[in-house]
Amino acid sequence: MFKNLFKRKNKEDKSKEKEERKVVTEEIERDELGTKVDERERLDIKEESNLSFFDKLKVGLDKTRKGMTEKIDAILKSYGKVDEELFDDLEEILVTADIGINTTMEIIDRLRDRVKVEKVTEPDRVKGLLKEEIKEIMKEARKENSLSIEPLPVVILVVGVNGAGKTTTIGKLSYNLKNEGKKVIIAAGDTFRAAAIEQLEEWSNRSGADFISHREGSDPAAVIFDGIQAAKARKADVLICDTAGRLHNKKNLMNELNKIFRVVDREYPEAQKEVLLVLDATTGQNAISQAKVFKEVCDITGVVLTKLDGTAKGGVVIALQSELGLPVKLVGIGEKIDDLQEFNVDDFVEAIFN
Ligand SMILES: Nc1nc2c(ncn2[C@@H]2O[C@H](COP(=O)(O)OP(=O)(O)O)[C@@H](O)[C@H]2O)c(=O)[nH]1
Ligand SMILES: [Mg+2]
Repeated sequence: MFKNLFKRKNKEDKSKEKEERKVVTEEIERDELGTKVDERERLDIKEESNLSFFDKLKVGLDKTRKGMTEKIDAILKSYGKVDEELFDDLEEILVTADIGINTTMEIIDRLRDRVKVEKVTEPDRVKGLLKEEIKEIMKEARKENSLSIEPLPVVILVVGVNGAGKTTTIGKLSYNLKNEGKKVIIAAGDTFRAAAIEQLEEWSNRSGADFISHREGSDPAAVIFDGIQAAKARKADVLICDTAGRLHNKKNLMNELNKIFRVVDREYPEAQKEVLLVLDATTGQNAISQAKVFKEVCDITGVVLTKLDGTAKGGVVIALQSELGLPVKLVGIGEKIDDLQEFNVDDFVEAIFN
C-alpha cells in the first residue's frame, strides 16, 4: 500500500516543492512582523547539568527514540518471519519520524537487499541491520561532520529564519569554543530589533566572548566589517556572526547575505569560512524546504539542528544529510548553555536506537 503512495508522491513532488517554497517565504514574511518574546524569560538559562555527553544526547532524543525505536521494536516482535509486509510497516515508521520519503525508500531497499544476501529470516536481526544501513547512508553522503575551524582564524556565519535558534546557538558555540581555550568575538549582524542585539550581548557575556554591535536598524555588513577589524586587531581565533532571518523573500535574503559574504571575502581572506544554517528540528519537513532555499542562496557548509530535545522529528537529520548532502555539524538538545553538541553519526544513530 505504501509503495503506491510513494509513487503518487513522486509525481506530486514538483508542485509540492513549489508549495513548500511558498511556505518558507510566508514564514519569513510572518517573521518580519517580529514575534514578541520576553527576552528576560529567554535568557533565564538554567544551570549546567552533569550528565555524560552521550547520556545527554540520549535524553535529548527521547521523543524521537520513542517515536521510532519503540514502534520498530513492537513491529518486529509482532512478526514471525521477515516478509514484504514487515518492510512496508518499517517504511511507514521511518516516514512518520520525518526521515523523508526518498531516504526512507533507499534505506528500505538496501535493508531488503541485505536481508536477502545474508538470508536473514528472524525479525529480531532486522533492527541491527537497519541501524547499520542508516549509518552507512548518512556516512556515504557526507564524510565530514566536524566544524572546519583549523587552521585558525575562522569566521563562522550563522544563517537561518527567525526563531530557528541562531542567537542561542551562537551563545552555546561560543561557550564551547571558549572552553577549548579559543578567543572568540561575536558580531551582531542581526540589526533588525534592539532586543535581538541585547539578547546576543547577554549570551556573549555569559560565554566570555567579546561583542561587536551597532545600533538597531544599521547595516549588517558594516557590523561584520567592524567584527573583522576587531578580530584582526585582537588576534581572535574565531569570529561568529549573527545574521537576520527576517527577510521578505529569497531575493532580499540573497542580497543581504551576499553583501556580508563579500565583506568577509574582501576583508578577511586569510580566515577560513564556515557558513552554518540553523534549522529548527520541530518543523520537520519544513526544515528541509528551508534548507533547499538557503542552499540556493548561499554556500552552506554545515547545518545546526536545534530543539531536537522537544520533538519526535529527529529523523530529519538523516534526510538533511543523505538527501540534501548537507553535513549536520552541531545539534541543539536544550536551552542551556552546554546543550550544544558536535554531531556524530554513530552516536546519533545509537542514541535513537538504544
Ligand atoms: N528546547 C530547545 N530550545 C531551543 C534550542 N535552541 C534554541 N531554542 C529556543 O528557541 C527560541 C528561539 O531561539 P533564538 O536563538 O532566539 O532564535 P533566532 O531568532 O534564530 O536567533 C528560544 O526560546 C531558544 O531558547 C534547543 O536546542 N532546544
Ligand atoms: Mg536571533
